[in-house]
Amino acid sequence: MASNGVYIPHESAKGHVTGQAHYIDDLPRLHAELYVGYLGSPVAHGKILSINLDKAKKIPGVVGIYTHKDIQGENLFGPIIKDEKFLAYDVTHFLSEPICVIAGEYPEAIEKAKAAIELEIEELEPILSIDKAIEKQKFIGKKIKIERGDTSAGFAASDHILEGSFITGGQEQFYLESQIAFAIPQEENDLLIYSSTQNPTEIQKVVAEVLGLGHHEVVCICKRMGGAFGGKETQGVHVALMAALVAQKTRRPARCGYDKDTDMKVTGKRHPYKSFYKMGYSQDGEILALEIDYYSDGGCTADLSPSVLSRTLMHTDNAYFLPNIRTTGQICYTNFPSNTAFRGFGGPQGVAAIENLIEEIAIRLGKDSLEIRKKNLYGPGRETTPYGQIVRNNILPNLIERLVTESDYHARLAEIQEYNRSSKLNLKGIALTPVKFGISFTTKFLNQGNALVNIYTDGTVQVSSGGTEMGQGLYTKLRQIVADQFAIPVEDVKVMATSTEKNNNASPTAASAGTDLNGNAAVNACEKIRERLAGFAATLLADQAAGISPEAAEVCFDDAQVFDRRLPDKKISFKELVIKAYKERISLGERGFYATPGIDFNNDTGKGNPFYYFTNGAAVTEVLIDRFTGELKLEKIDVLMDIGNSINPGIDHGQITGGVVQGLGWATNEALTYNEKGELLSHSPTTYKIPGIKDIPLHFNVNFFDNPEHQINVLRSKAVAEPPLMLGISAFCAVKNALSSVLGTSGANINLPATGEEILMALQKTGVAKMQS
Ligand code: MTE
Ligand code: QUE
Ligand code: MOS
Repeated sequence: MASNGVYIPHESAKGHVTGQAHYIDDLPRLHAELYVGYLGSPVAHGKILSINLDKAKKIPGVVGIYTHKDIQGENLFGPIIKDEKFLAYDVTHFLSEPICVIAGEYPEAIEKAKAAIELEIEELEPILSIDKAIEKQKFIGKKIKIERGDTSAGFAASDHILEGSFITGGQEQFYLESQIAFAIPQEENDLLIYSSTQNPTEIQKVVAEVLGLGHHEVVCICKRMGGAFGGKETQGVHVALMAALVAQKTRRPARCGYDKDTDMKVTGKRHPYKSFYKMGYSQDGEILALEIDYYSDGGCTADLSPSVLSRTLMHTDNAYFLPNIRTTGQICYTNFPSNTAFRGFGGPQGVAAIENLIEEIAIRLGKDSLEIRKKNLYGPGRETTPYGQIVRNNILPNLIERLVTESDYHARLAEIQEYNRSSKLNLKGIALTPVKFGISFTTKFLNQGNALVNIYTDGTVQVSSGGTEMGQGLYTKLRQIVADQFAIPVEDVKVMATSTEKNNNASPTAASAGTDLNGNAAVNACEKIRERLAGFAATLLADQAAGISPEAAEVCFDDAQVFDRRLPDKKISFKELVIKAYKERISLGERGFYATPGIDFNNDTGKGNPFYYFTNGAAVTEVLIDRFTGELKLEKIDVLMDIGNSINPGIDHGQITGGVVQGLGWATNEALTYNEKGELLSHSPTTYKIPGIKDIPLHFNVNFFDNPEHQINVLRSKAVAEPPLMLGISAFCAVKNALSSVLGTSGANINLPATGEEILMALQKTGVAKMQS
């Protein structure tokens, strides 16, 4: 029986719950292993005048203190633009930016050394907001643009014009395992690095280049991460560099990891955005022209900000045909840690911008926002995106209809309107929002993957790929895919730790494309082995007496057995075939490769076909608001997703639920607070609230939408990971819907997240909720 399409547990489920699954901090301490810490900038922006290490170096237990002068390679890196220094030496750009790396025999020695280092620094005026960066015109990279049609003509044809600004907040990835790396010196100059990273190749490359080594002298291994959510696409490098520098200097093993509070303070998050919009729409709610200028808070270096921003522009259309549109994007330089990838990768900011505006149209026209959404959807004769890609297999209109019916949307909307007319204490709101998320890296060269498949003489199989496991289930899906290629049980297949030694030049496991790229590469490897085995089986199974010759064999792998369709009774077990093939000196290993076909995008023109396909879905969320405190409660959520043919419905159900909950947190609850020095105040679970079990409604339905027309990709599956996050925006829209019932046409203009505070401030305008004075 095939194992794909079946609800089998995550390959590490037992290890996760029993504690037997290994994470980097679980690796036993090695002989002579060192602790690693660092001294960071005491100010968000400063000029280093002098550093004196003399006293600190004399502290017992301090093995070494290293500055930029000790770096043998180039003190500069960055995934897109090389603008990030490993160790600061002239100017510091964020609070806690590393200046000195400290190696100690025990942690206390590091703490003492930090206090004893004499650092003279002149404080410079920091930029701590998007507004300030715009005022000072401090940007990273060029302004980007995607446009189509004629917005002036669109505005002229519109019955209504709406102008304003909209803010979406940042978000902490909140993985459970903080950034960590363990560097172990090998022979000669070689280094082995265990890293909690979505991107072992990037760790290998950056460590090699900064330490002055060849890429071939560094191996990076990642067995699994305790969560990543985009936060470990590029930002695993800092701890890896610190551990590697110490290992290089001392030739002793060195481990470097952050505690939770430090991790939250010093690593990048989802980009906060401020956008300025002008929209023209008709009396019946059709958007005729839209201009949006986005400003993202990039933090102090580029990191992945250019790719994040371009994904925002490409998702401003979301599910809607916008005939006349001009979007621009600019990355603001600020004195915060560089912001980075977070599930959705700029998509949520674009989708929130348009969904907020759709809700505004509905409020202003006194209509149901679902009607406005349906009026603007992609459809026949309106299927080209602003960047020129045609939306094929457009199932959203049908998917939305099914969700409307199954969630009983119309009846609930009527009930809610009635409730709001009579309730003095609470308000209710409801919204259905869709998502259409483009699958593929918008950077073409990243859309490739390779995998290694080895069969052993007992018929068991090991598979490795460049893809990493962060809890999302990639290893489980690879196991199912490979097991089915040979028609053997999943127990006979193991997915091995990701290592740059086995799989070179891998892309980050990101953009939801982990299974697409690595699963297809694994299939490619298996196909090559199967072809050899089938040829060999044909000769084994041939029966000259019965007139069955090997030439026209139809060899079949089924139920752990192999046979020729012409002689269905003569079967050989897969295990038997493998050992026989080995003895005949037939290779039982193979490397597979995959490159996504048919995609291309021109960053200069803003046109092309960046995506292989789209993953679609929609959610209906109902909220309850306390009119006097602004407190928000999520009442009901119904989710419907098209993820093609699910390889593992259990895992995909978990991905959808988790993605939606993460989106709900971003849209309604998670707020980052800083002081005037640029210090993060919400740096622990007590001050930064991600959704907890009690915040999730009991009524939380997740269903899959059948899409038999989706015939491409591995096992006709679709990427699942990021798209559901954007469905959390339905809660934000539901809040606006609730507020509009008491605030009239212009009062529900809140920013995201719709925290209790944001809601209360809006309600205060009604005079119903007033601060006690
Ligand atoms: N699921 C879990 N449990 N942990 C994670 O860190 N990261 C998300 C998503 N789901 C994440 C997760 C992000 S940001 C991405 S891009 C994808 O998983 C990456 O994996 P995939 O491409 O194999 O789906
Ligand atoms: C979506 C993504 C990523 C992306 C583009 C997307 C992503 C990522 C990069 C990227 C781009 C250029 C580089 C690089 C990475 O682009 O995760 O190393 O040089 O890392 O549309 O998720
Ligand atoms: Mo996910 S943000 O593409 O790592």
